Amino acid sequence: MSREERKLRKHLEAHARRELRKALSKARVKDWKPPRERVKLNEDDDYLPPVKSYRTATVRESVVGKIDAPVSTGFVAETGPGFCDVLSAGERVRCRHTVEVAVGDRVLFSPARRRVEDVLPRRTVLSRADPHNPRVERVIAANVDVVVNVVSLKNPPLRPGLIDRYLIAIGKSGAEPLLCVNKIDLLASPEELDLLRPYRDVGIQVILCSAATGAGLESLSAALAGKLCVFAGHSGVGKSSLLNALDPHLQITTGSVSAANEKGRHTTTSSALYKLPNGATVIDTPGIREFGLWDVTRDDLRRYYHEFDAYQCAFSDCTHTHEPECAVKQAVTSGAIPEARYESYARILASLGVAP
Ligand SMILES: Nc1nc2c(ncn2[C@@H]2O[C@H](COP(=O)(O)OP(=O)(O)O)[C@@H](O)[C@H]2O)c(=O)[nH]1
Ligand SMILES: [Mg+2]
Ligand SMILES: [Zn+2]
Repeated sequence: MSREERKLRKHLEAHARRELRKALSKARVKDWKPPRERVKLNEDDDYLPPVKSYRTATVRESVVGKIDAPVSTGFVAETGPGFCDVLSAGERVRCRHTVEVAVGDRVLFSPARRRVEDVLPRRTVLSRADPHNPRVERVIAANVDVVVNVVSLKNPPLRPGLIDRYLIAIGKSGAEPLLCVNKIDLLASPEELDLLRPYRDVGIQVILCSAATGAGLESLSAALAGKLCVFAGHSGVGKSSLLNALDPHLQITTGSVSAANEKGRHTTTSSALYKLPNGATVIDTPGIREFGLWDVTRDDLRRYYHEFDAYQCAFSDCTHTHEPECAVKQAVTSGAIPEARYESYARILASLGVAP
């Protein structure tokens, strides 16, 4: 390459870099949304806040402007298509909502209009991407302490990739993860539990149980006691059955898993909250089949794979895919990192698109 050619090439590269930087900063500005200003209330940890007149709260100006009827604070106990039930001062009020609400939300609502006006700041948020429109956030539950990912080993079979997606979403939510393995009565051999070892190894509490036989329910109950929890997971794994087993008075409708596809039908169609005798409050959610991650970037992703933390790669921003001297890939080869976890990482990374 002649000197001239080298000069021209350098010039073109610099130009391309400038253009890329410009495009990136434009994209960032376009995607950036100002944080929503929220209502500030004196937070108490009571899940059922007392009725407060809006005057006692510092309410967002724009909200006050819109509300001409008195508002109270309440707690969302159930959501379904087009409605939500708000608990306030011992009453349950069915409301419409123009803002998106989730079970566990503390809200400002107008009892007279039966309408939710605003959502109070959330302590934790478990979200996923809308299955029909991945650009839309769907909040599964708000303010929960523990997210229980209920799975079954058989009927429907265990899907480790789905567990990994849940764990990432839980990691993002700010709540504690708990892996509840139901239907252990269907287990043919203890080796089937080997698939769960990677989760124990990274310190996630794994509880084995059976809603059918009652095995493990004491441990599950102890892990939930006194907390606000959500049961989330694939359809048909037995979320509703477990709640019924923890409190036989509940009698939540459960469904049978169709033998033809083992996919599980959606028996629970709305999210609802139940108080258990041990003081736990549990949100039962409709089952899902696919779980799209919400707002997880390629850079974020490796943070949710704690088994990678112990390894130092040659590049500090190593994606553990194509880079040379990748300590994580070496650890996978040597068996120190479970292959299944690495594969799910690589699959999810690929699904998140190309790095800018
Ligand atoms: N063998 C067995 N079946 C269970 C168990 N728990 C639930 N089931 C069955 O699994 C099916 C789906 O249960 P359901 O609670 O509706 O699942 P959900 O969609 O996760 O709420 C029902 O037919 C239950 O009877 C269990 O521990 N063992
Ligand atoms: Mg159910
Ligand atoms: Zn690496």
